[in-house]
Amino acid sequence: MKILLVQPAPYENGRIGLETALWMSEPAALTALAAMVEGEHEVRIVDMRVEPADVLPRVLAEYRPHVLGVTAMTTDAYQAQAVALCAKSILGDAVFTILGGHHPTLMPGDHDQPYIDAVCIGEGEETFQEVVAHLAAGRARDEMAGIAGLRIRVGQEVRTTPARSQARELDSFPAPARHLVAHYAHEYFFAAANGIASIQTSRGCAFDCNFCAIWEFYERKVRFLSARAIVDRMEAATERFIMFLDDNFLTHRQRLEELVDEIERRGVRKYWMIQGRTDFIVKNADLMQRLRDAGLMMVLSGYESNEDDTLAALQKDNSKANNLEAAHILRELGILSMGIFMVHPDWEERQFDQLYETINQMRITMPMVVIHMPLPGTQAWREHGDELLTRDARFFDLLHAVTPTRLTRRRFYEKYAEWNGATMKSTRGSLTPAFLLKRPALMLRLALGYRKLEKKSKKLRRAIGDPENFLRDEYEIVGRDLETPTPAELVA
Ligand code: B12
Ligand code: SF4
Repeated sequence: MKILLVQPAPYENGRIGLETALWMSEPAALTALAAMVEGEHEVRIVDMRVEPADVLPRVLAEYRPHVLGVTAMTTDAYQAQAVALCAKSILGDAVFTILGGHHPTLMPGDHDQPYIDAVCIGEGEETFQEVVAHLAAGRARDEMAGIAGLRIRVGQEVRTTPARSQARELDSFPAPARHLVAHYAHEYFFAAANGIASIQTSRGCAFDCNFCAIWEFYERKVRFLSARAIVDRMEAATERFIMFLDDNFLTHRQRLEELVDEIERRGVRKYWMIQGRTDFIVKNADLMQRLRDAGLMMVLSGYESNEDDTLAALQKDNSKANNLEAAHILRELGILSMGIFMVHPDWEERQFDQLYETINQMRITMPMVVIHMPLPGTQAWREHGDELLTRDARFFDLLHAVTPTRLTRRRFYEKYAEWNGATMKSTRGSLTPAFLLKRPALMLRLALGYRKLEKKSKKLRRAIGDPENFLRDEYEIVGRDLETPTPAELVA
């Protein structure tokens, strides 16, 4: 069987978003799925974020896949559907279309379309393998009820099969088929680190922040890849930079000690980046030093807020003091920091200014400010879903206010759009000569990618620094100013 796996582009071709300026990683979901079926079937991966739009119909017409798999997070949902529609338009029922990923899992009903044959709910490896085996055996499409983890279309009806358990040890999955995206390798980057490999070393998170669906997506379980398997994958990657995709890499002290031991024992010399919590950094400063010596170059943390009350309301189970201290520890160790903070739709002007001031005090290398929103599948979504001004998936990019703002929408976006300029002091305060000299070889390597980053960042800054862009999105996407009630809302 011929299988085509597609990573859709962000919702508008050429739109400036995170992935075009700050971080674009390889489609790790697709390489993980490909590894499960590659031995017996022919698999190709197309990454539409880096391909011209006409590649998709061309590949579909030439390759004529029997199975089309598309991955999607919420912001990609419509583009993922468009990919499936394109395949059905060209190949008709000769192709079986299946969607998977965070949005299809959390909102499976959003994809009940005649051109989508199935939705994979949750972890995809085994489900996808079984679907492909079923089709390869020539069995009927409407007899997939025995395959767990699916939402399938049977005639006019949609059925959900029993849930797929997420119990399988991560080491028992084959290593992702990264060679299928090797021709795109130079396209994947994080900031000035060009040519990054992405490796997932754990799934799940033990915390339960109410704005995040990770702990629910992974059924409140956390599973880890062994140190040996992680280092096997680090060694196999030809890239010098590695991004570990785990939502919370810093969870388990013993696992990290084992990892450092393994990296040292095998003499692997790579620079790697992680996402991790500030409380762990503060409690384990000694271990952070060992991680740095083993190649850790950047930690991305959800700092979220400059106030303890807000952290508590978000169920973050962390404190402002930890955030301040962690930023300090990382700076002292010569580890770059990226911090995500949220502004809230109900904020007054002074709260924006206070946040920007705190970020500058923290001296984080790359601060990033997003807008708090109830993302699909989160506790916040369940509790505040009725406050949503729109359910248009394209707005769930953390860059738009999907709930009412206290300030006028114009003033809200004006204050929000200030963040990048207002927090420059933080970056400058972090990248001091003393800091840069702590790791001269790394900084020299990053300097090589700096020119490209500057170019990309300029474009991003132009887009996110102009409040008109946010307001225009609201008009263009939903056809009206979100603040003005529709006639139906007025009647209600
Ligand atoms: C890397 C990453 C990115 C990359 C791009 C990801 C990519 N596809 O290449 C970048 C940096 C660009 C990015 C951007 C954003 N991201 Co992001 N990102 C991630 C991260 C950290 C890893 C993704 C990954 O590769 N995972 C590894 C693979 C193996 O796991 P997986 O994708 O879940 O795939 C498995 C299953 O879902 C399933 N599956 C997936 N696809 C398919 C397809 C088929 C056919 C089948 C059968 C199964 C299947 O099988 C796979 C194997 O088990 C995730 C967190 C996470 N845990 O995944 C967040 C995450 C996906 N991002 C998230 C968000 C919110 C964003 C942003 C909106 C916001 C932001 N400021 O970061 C932007 C939006 C960008 C845009 N397009 O507008 C949320 C999405 C929530 C949601 N409701 O969709 C996540 C879950 C983080 C979180 N804490 O909630 N992101
Ligand atoms: S925000 Fe981070 S710490 Fe909180 S649940 Fe999500 S992944 Fe875990």
